[in-house]
Order: sequence, then C-alpha cells, then structure tokens
Amino acid sequence: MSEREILERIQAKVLWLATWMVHHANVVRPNPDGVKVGGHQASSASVVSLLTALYFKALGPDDLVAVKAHAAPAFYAAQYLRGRLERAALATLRSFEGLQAYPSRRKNPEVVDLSTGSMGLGAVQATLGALAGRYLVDHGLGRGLGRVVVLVGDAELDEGNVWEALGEEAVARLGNVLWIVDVNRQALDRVVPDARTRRLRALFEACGFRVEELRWGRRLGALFRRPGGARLRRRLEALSNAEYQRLLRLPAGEARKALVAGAAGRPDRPLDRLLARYPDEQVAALVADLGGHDLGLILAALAAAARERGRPSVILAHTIKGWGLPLAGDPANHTALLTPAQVEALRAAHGVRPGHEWDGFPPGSAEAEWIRRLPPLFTPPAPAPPRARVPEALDEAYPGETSTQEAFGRVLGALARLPVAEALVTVSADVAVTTHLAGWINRKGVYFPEARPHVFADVPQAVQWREGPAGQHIELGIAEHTLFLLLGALGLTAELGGATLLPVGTLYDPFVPRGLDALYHALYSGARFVVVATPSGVSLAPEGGAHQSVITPGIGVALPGLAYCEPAFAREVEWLLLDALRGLQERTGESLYLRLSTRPVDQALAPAPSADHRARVLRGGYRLRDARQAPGWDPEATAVHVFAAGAVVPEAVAAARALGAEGVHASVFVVTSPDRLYRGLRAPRPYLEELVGPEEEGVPIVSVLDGHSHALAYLGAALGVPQLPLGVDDFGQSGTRADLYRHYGIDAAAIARAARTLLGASP
Ligand SMILES: Cc1ncc(C[n+]2csc(CCOP(=O)(O)OP(=O)(O)O)c2C)c(N)n1
Ligand SMILES: [Mg+2]
Repeated sequence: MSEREILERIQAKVLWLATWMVHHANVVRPNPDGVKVGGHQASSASVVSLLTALYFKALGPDDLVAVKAHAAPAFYAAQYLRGRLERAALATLRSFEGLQAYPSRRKNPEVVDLSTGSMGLGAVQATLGALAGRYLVDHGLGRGLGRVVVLVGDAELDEGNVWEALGEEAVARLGNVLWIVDVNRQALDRVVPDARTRRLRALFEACGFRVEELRWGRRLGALFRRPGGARLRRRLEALSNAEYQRLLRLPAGEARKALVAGAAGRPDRPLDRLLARYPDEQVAALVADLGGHDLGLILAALAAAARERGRPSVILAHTIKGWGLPLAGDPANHTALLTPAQVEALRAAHGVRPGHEWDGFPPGSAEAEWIRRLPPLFTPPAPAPPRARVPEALDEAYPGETSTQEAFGRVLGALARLPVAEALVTVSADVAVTTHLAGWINRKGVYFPEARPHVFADVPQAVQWREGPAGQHIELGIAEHTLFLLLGALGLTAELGGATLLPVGTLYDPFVPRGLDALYHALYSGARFVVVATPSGVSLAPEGGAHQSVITPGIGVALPGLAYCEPAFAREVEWLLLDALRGLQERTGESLYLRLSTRPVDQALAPAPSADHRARVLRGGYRLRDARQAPGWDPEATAVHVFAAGAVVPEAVAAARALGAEGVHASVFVVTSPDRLYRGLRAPRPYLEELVGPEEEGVPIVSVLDGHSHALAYLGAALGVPQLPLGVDDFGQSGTRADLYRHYGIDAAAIARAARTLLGASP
C-alpha cells in the first residue's frame, strides 16, 4: 500500500472515530440528567487531514502542538491511534474525570501538550512558548523546544489578542513556530466575512511570517491548467465565502448550473464546455477539492515550513467544516450532530461492523505497521534540578519609611546579586520602570533573541536599555494579554523544556482585568509565575479613577491556582516573594499575585521579624496590635477587631489608638492575604480562628482595604460576629490621598466610626 493510501485510510479512521466518539457521548452513553453533551463533529472533520498529516507523518519527538479546541474529538482519535490513549478513554469524552471537551494540560497532560479552549489564548501561549524555549537556549538553561505547531480556526483569528502577540517583534524571529489556519470560512453562527479571509495573508506577512496558502486541491489544480481552466479558477475565486458555502450545499446538478450561470445571468459557455466532460457528482466533488484536504499538498507545505528557520511560518489551509459528513459546509453545522440514521450510513460507508466501532487498525496491517514505525511524539522531559536555590532570606535593610512597591524593587535588586538570579526572568508590558524594575534591568539587560546595537550607549540614561540574547527582562508592547500569556509560557518551561524559570511579571494593578482572560488561561494551563501588580487602589491619589484599581482584590480571591497577597510592610514583600519563588522552583507552590502600593508606610509599625511571625505572614495574616494587653481589658470589655490589608494598615492603627482613648479595646489584624485566609476557612481548624482568641467571642469586626470591600467581607460570617466591611466600592478619582481616604471611607476616622456603629455607640 502506498504512503498516500495508508494516510488516507488513517484519515478516514480519525474521521470515523471522532464522529462516533461524539455520537456515543450524546446518544449511546447513558445520560442521566438529559443535558445535551455536545462535541464538535463538524469542527473535527474540518481538520482530520491536517491532523493526519501531522500526527502520522510530520511530527517529531520534540514538537509541541496546540490543537484547535473544537477539534478535540479528532485530536483524541489521533492520540488513540498513536497508542497514547486507551480505547476506554474515548468513551469518556465530556464525562466526569474523562476526556475534557477541549484539550487540557491540567487534566490530560499525558497527551495534551498545550491547553486550548478560549479562542486565541492557547494559540498565543503556545507561540510564546517558542520564545520561552529560545530564552532557555540563549541563557544556557536547556535545549529549548522543538517545533511549536499551532492549529487554529479561521474565526479564532478575530480575537484581537492574537494580533497583539503576533505583532511582537521577537515573534518574527521564531523559526520553529508553525501556525496552521483551518480556513473553513465558518465561525460559530456566521460565515466568515470575505474581507477577513482575504486579509489573512497580508496580516501574517506583516507580522514577519512566511505564508503558504493551500487554497485548492491538486485535482482542481490540474483542471485549472487545462484550456479554459483559468476561467473556472477565476469564477471560483470570485465567489464570496457565503456563495462558495452555498455551492457546497447544493445538490450535485445545481452546483454545475450555479457555476456556469455566470455573471448577470448569462451562461458562461466556455466554462460549460470545460465542465461538460464531468458528471454532476464529479463537478460537485471538484468544487469541494480544497488544499486543506489534499494530504500530498499538506505534507509538502509542512516540509517546506520545516525548512524555514529564520522566521515563523503559517499555512492557510482551506478546508470544509464537516468534511466527509452529511453536514459538510452547512453554515449551521457548528453544534450540529449527525442523526442516528446518518451515523449508520457513515458506518456503512466506512465499513465499520456493529460492536467494532472503537477498533483501531489490526496488528500487522499496513496502517498499524506504518504507525508502529513513526518516531515517538512529544513526552515531557524530566525537569532538571535547579542549579541554585531560592534563598531562605535576603540580607536586605529597608528604609524607615517605604512603600511595598519600593520594597519589591529592593528585593529584586538583592536577588539579582545571587546565583539564583540566572533563573529569574521579568516581563512587563511597557511599564518596567514605573513598576520598579529599573535596577534589575540595569543589572541584567533586556532580552531580545538577537544582539542589537545599544543606541543610547553614549547618552547618560537612568535606565540602560541594553538589548540582546543575554538580557533577563522582556519588555512587551502595551498588551496585557500578551503579558500574561508570556508568563504562562515562561511558567511552563519546567514541564515542557526541562528547565525551570522563575517568571515575574509586572503591571499596573488597574490593568489586571485588561488581561484577565489570559491570566486565567495561563493559570488553567498549569503555568506557575509571579504577578506583581503595582501601584494599586486610590492610594495612587492624583492619578485618578482610570488608574486606581478597585475590583482587583475580588479577582485575587477568586482566581484558582494563584495566591493573592497584599503586604503592608517591606519585609512582608520579601517573605512572600521568596516563598512563592521557592514554590515555583520546587513545582509545589501556586502562582502569586502581589498587589502593591506606592504609599510610603512607617516600617516601625511592623512587628519584629521572627520565624513565627514570618509563618503568619505567609498564612494570610497576623495580629499587629493586641488590645488584650491594654490596661482594663477583660472578656466583658467593649472590644472591636480591625482587619486591614496593605496600604491602609496605618489608618487601622490610628483608628485603634483613637478608639483606645475612648475606652474601646481595638485590636488590629493585618491581612497579608485575603485569599489565603478565605481559603483557609475550609480547614478543620481555620487559621482565622487561631488569630482570634477564644476569650474574644462575639467581638465585632471592621475590615478595611484600598479596594472593594467585599474582598474581606467574609470575616464576620466566618467568625459568627457582626462586621462592617470598608473599602472602595465606587470608581476612583483624583485628589490627595487624605481627600480620597476620607471620601471613600477608609481613613482612621471612618474606621473608628464604623467601630462605634457596630458597638451601638453614637458614631
Ligand atoms: C473567547 C471565545 N469566545 C467565544 C467562543 C465560542 N466559540 C466557540 S467556537 C467558535 C467559533 C470558532 O470558529 P473557528 O475558529 O473558525 O473554528 P471552526 O470553524 O473550526 O469550528 C466560537 C465563537 C469561544 N470558544 N471562545
Ligand atoms: Mg472556522
């Protein structure tokens, strides 16, 4: 059997298995609650040729693939035929603990290289993975990655984050990146507008890609070369996407008529003559002969792309959504399922006997032998042990009055002097200097995959912008999606490249939501990294509401896989950061979201450092001021607890002092992580209960933070006491810090007032 025949048989098997898998999940498998299971037969069919060419011929053991999310069934079918999934697994599509609806590293790392699902995100993170791999090589940290193959849908390219990332200059240097666009001209509900399809080549070329378009298959190509063939080509290529989709749906005889009808209703005689020698069925088949289903053309394009080393490549593969199925080309086929009768007809056409639906190729068959002789697919390398460990502590002194943002700069400066710094890489979306990375950049330089002239070398500059392959800071354009997806890529090098990086990304806290989907995706993909978000809150007083973050604490509490911490003092920044970096290095910890402030705070307010105190900071909080130590305290005394996070801790202390003068016993608790305290509530003995003494039963709570009050609003319920949560619950605005703290009710006076209200005194 020839290679072509073998691959065609494999492709037919992938198509059958993908279709059956979805049918089985929806119709055959018991469905106790009757909720539609779904799955994408048409989106899978669209890429069976592309997947067959990749997984049964072109891929090597170092190649990573990000698969178009809605092709998951076809991808699983290919994995099964490659012997990487059990037959039983195929029957678990979309079931609890079974194969995920969309390829997920978190759930199925044995077969899924890179997670996809939300349009555009997985594709970009995969691409930036190639940059991360290049970074490893440039820094002597590993052998990098093989090719990174990114299979996307055409409508997926509507997502702006794709172009934000592909426009990054470094991407144009990534010769091991190959994008394959499944140009089936269909989105979910609509036919893709013509202009978008026609623009694809120019868009990719503008981003430095080598573009190869597989528009028509070779049978149609041969016809185009016959006398009159150019006419047919012009006719086909003049069709709008919608008109072409219509041709695919017409009964065979109608397709010919539509083609030769010509413009203005006058029949196109030469075209009619050209097609006269073909029966209707063959005309219809010719019209549907697209490059993205021509295995020979696909393989040639893959081989040509593999030879291109200097720049990324893209193959624009024209396909038919639902190829080989009765719903082929139907604009409404995205969520459509074959009817049981249609599945039976498909079964007959594929020669599948009842009871043998899941069969692969019998051992010894030409197909099985072909598959057996293929090189292995990517298996994750064992991560190399780190060459230098994150230290337990830094020998760093902090000024008497400083902000947490400044402390971050100092911690990074101290780390830069240690051997572990070789694994640290910082990333920012055009705010490196304003987020305190200047010192680090001066020491470590800016990363770019090629050496670049240091244009400002002879001009005095506070920040030395030396760019080249040795740099350890990556400065992106203003695109927070790209920032988080790059952190996701850098945060997976341990798993994908065998060398662990410690990625630290910085951005202004108000712009966390701007990249939120990407942050979510990066965490979902299993990456580990640190996000330093600074400045935050209305403490940034004159900057005004567009730059004052309000809702981010809630985001921090809610995001899985990430600890949200908001330190109040410099030493806490150091401890939280070192702890997180150690967790990244050992691959046991979660990512960290450090919400920092530019507000200078008197460090004398902080407790003396100790191992116990440090442990409390890491667990989520500690008692800063203990009213139980004050004269006159007893369990019956009038008492209040003030829980404060971050920049407003000094207001809490001032309020407690004022209340003390009125005979109210006010303790102050510093919440270093609203997130960890909250999650700790599910422990058999919540840490929160350890913070509060048993003799303090019933003491009400005022909570305060420079952000939305709800991030700490759970405390009262958790302790079973009344609470007034203070915070910033409206848009910010310009003013002095005092103006704004007063206006939003987070100053000392407001805290004391809230305490009095809770205690039933006149506020
Ligand atoms: C961010 C995001 N928005 C919306 C969706 C819902 N959605 C799923 S598939 C799809 C259309 C995808 O079209 P295309 O990328 O062309 O894929 P294909 O035609 O191959 O199915 C949409 C809008 C999604 N998955 N992600
Ligand atoms: Mg599409």
